[in-house]
Amino acid sequence: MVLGSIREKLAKVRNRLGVANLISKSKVWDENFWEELEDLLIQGDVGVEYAENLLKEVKSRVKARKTQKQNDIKDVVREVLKERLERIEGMGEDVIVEDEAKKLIILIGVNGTGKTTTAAKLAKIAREKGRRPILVAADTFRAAAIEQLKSWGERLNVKVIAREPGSDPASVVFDAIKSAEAGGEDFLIVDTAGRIHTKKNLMDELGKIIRIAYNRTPSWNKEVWLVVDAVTGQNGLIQAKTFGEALPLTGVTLTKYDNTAKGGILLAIAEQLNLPIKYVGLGESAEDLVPFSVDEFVSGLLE
Ligand SMILES: Nc1nc2c(ncn2[C@@H]2O[C@H](COP(=O)(O)OP(=O)(O)OP(=O)(O)O)[C@@H](O)[C@H]2O)c(=O)[nH]1
Ligand SMILES: [Mg+2]
Repeated sequence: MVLGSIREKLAKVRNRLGVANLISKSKVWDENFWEELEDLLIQGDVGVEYAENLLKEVKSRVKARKTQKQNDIKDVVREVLKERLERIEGMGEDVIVEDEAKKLIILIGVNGTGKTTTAAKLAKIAREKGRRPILVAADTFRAAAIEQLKSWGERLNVKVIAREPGSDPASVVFDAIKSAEAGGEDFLIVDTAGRIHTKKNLMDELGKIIRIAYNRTPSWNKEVWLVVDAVTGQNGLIQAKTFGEALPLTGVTLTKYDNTAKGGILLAIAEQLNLPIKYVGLGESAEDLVPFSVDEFVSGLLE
């Protein structure tokens, strides 16, 4: 995907928090202003804790620099937001690069967050970048789930490895690894069944899939990404915490960002989990997935 179109898509998330507007219409930086800013952030779903921490830092820098101009205030907010995102290891790094080791990405999350769609979108991006993807139907829970992935595979002309409904999901992953080894594919994207984070047996099943896949691919580059629906707001944060405590997550993909008027949840999740946001979903089509960029995101919030 060319950079121009990434910018265009990320432009959709601009101005969500209204921070830029508030700063532009304000002239004095008194307690009222800071309170209003905090309210905006909380309404925008960044969470109370994040809002408080962020503002504490912004206020102290504004005071130390004796900054008065609107643009200077904006710059301080930008600086602090960027620093907080950038101190998370791996944030904004391209994960689908050519001629890297073989790669395995396991997508997990609660029901309906967009795992299957994201798997398909990732396969498309991977292929455009010269990788040879396989989609792995490890959601064996429902026949419809397998069909959904197969139909994406047909549309995108990407190989899908599946077994019959009710099969052990770990064995489907095993099949896919064997198939990649034999066929030369180098980019496995594993779609798993949605599950409630509070059900221990379902979380254990994911643990098993991850363990088996990891043991079988010592030289591969491996990732476990939590797929979070941005619309679920603070509830998404609770899910993220529980998944993060139970499983070795390496990143987060935030979907349905096109459907939320808010968007601050991205900041809260990244910070709470100390995990990079890998991609952002901005629609239902195969091309509606963009790599997360700190610069684009922060500028978007403040333009
Ligand atoms: N607007 C929008 N819709 C999305 C996005 N990602 C996924 N969807 C839609 O969300 C719905 C659920 O997506 P799926 O990919 O089936 O979700 P899932 O996590 O695989 O669901 P389960 O397998 O049932 O847990 C579908 O209608 C998708 O088209 C997105 O970024 N934006
Ligand atoms: Mg699914």
